[in-house]
Amino acid sequence: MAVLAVTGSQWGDEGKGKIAGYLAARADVVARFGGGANAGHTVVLEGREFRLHQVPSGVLFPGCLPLVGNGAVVDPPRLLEELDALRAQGVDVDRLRLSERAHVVMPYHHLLDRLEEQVRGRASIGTTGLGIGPAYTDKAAREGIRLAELVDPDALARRLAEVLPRKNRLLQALYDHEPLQLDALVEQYADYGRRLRPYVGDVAAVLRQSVADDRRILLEGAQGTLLDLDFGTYPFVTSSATTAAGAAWGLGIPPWWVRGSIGVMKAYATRVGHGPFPTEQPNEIGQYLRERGREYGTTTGRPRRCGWLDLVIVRWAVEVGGLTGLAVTLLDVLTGLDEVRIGVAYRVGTQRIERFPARLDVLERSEVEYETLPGWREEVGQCRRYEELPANARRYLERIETLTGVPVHLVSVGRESAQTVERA
Ligand code: 2SA
Ligand code: MG
Repeated sequence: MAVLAVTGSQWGDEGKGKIAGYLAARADVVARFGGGANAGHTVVLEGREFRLHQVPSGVLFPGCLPLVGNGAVVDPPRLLEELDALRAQGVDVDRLRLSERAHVVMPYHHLLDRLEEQVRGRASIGTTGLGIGPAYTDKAAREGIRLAELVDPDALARRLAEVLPRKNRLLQALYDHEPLQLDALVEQYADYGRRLRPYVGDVAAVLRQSVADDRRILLEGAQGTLLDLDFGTYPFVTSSATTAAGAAWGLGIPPWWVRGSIGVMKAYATRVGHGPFPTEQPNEIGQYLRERGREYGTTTGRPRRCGWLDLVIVRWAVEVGGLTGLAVTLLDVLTGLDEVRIGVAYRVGTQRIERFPARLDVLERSEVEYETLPGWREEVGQCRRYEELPANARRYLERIETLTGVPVHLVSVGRESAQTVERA
């Protein structure tokens, strides 16, 4: 494995938790490099379900070191709650290490995110409302607070005294919102800082040492390529870099240490939040996928928009993310359909588009060119070897390989970690 990234190839919710959890069982280190409480990763181990947001899936395996890098944003009260919930499930969380350079999501980030979404109305992004965008905005604007400051009450008080008056002016001027009180905020966050202090350290140094010691390292991505700040369906994206490139940046390791990237993709497509979705099926097909696939957000419970597999976007993820292998998830959800369709290209007028366009209006005007394949009726949840899958399901997977040029290494046939088909 050496250093391997697991990244999303669509609009998030591809089952990265399932795949990262499966691979984490044989990793020494699992590191998160971007996003924060907006992520929702579910791992099911022997019937026990673990819902992770900010904590890497490696925490579930005692021999594995879970790390959160500088590229992530940390929401202290939500993280403390997540740690409590994991402890209550019997998970030892003490090994967790958080980068001192990771930025902190503050209450004014939550407020600004929600107020801005309200003001935008129909033109809103459909964010998770967890302050992710405003936290990354502050990082780039050099107005952020980092964990290194959170854990030092004096530094936190100094920094908040500089930053909060500006945030309060913004809240008042743009949204007519009452100011937040400095003293109360300092006190509350200094307390979170005290509780998080044991976990905070130089994560990049730990990771570099792990590489020097020849440890097996998994880089656990969040969200997906189409939600990437640069390569996604901008502006309907999240505010971090979601590909393997983001892993190097968000962890403080050279990019050439990353040996490959497994792109996790659903056997169909979903999206939460607003923005174009060419293969969306707002009909009984979409309904079938939503119910069979339990397509509701793990963080917010929002129903996800569902549609046919779009290989234009997966090919895009292959190109910009340098994917070396694919993990196809939720194959079991497609069981029972007479035929299955794959979007292979877009058409605008007489023009055929094979590469994902930068302009959203082009995407919105696109008609999808589909390939139709025969479906299968057999349940696949018990399959463990590739040959056990129905012939038409294999045909579907092999078509994905041909059209993307990337081998399918793993196939997920159910929620349970063991429900995974590994190809040699
Ligand atoms: P944000 O909150 O600023 O990151 O939102 C910006 C866009 O990114 C999308 N986004 C997501 N899409 C799918 N899944 C996500 N994580 C949770 C999950 C979401 C949930 O795993 O289920 O529970 O609803 C996630 N996080 C961000 C978001 O929809 C916006 O389009
Ligand atoms: Mg998710």
